[in-house]
Amino acid sequence: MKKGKNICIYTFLLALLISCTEQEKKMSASYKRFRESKIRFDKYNEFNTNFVFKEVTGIGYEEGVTRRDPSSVIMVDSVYYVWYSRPQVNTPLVGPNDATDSTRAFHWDLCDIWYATSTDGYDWEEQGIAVHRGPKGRYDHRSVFTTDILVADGKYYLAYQAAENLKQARWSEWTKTSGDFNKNVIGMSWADNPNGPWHALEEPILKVGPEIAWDGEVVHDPTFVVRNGKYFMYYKSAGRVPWKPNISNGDFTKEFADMPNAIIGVAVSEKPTGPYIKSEYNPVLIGGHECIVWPYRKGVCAFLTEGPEANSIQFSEDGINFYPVKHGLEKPEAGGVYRAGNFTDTDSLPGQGITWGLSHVLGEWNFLRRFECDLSLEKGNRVLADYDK
Ligand code: AAL
Repeated sequence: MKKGKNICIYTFLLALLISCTEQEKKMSASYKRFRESKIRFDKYNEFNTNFVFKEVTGIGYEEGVTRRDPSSVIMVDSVYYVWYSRPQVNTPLVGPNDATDSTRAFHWDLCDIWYATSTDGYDWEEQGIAVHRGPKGRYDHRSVFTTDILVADGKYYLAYQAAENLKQARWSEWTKTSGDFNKNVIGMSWADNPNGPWHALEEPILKVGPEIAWDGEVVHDPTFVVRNGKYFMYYKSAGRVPWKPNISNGDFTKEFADMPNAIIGVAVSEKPTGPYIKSEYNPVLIGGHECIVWPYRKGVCAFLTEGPEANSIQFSEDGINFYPVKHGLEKPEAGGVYRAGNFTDTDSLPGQGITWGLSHVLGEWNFLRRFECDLSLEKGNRVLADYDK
């Protein structure tokens, strides 16, 4: 009798297993992807937002002046601060082969880092140069540009791209991986006060990797998240990977897999000024360009503007392993977000999320504008509370 009952149970379980497997087989690729992905449907997705753009004064459009690649925005004593690239000369762009000591190859050539302040985030007052290009012979002589701010241990740190020399080449010989300078590094200056004076470190804090490495040509767009007393500096490189793809369909014949124009890695340090050790997991984001990162909950969010996952928000628990949590957003180009509260201090966790920032608009004269979104932790908690009902 008992044996019969067992047989019945086994048969039932077997039937259940078969029917589950059958069901599995009948899932379409799209449905399967949806089930496996971590993206919740909009109403219950705490990362669901729109980016809305607004003009600003003081650092907005101005004929004859280029301002671009804004840093994160911080608040000190009720005043907002932002830093950005601004070329000292406003000559037309002539390309790398024809540029001289006083004519620009690109918008980001012959730049200094300028800063502006505001009490409402809309009307800005340009304050002047924060970080000057360095003396002849130093790593930052040709241009300092594309900066981000880190506040730690009661001090202010600006990290930025720095270049000693232009790489002379014709426009027609330019390739996406070649880099604009010979070769650029990431430099850093520190100050006791956001208004300066700024002191440049004698040596760069990050250099390109070996020739064959994914970051062998350039290191760009530094931006920070502080986790448990460690400084995570995300940076972009030109997008190639040092392994031969094992793909048999014949699509890939090159030594280097074709990658998006920009991919992101991270380097971690115990101190703001370094040494920054590049993660063995690099690259950590396939795509990006001027990647925006911000601490969120106990992890890190990133917004990617390029690559196969362009215009997506990505989330990572550990700052290394990211997955998309929202696709298809309009992009704040080269955005720097307002880092509210404990955002840039020695530990920015749990991250409070973001609600606005500044991004740039390209054209003959580049300029800054404001973007707004709703990615605050407060809103996230509200959405998830609804979801749990
Ligand atoms: C930007 C950034 C870096 C590049 C150039 C200026 O969008 O990726 O800064 O070098 O373009």
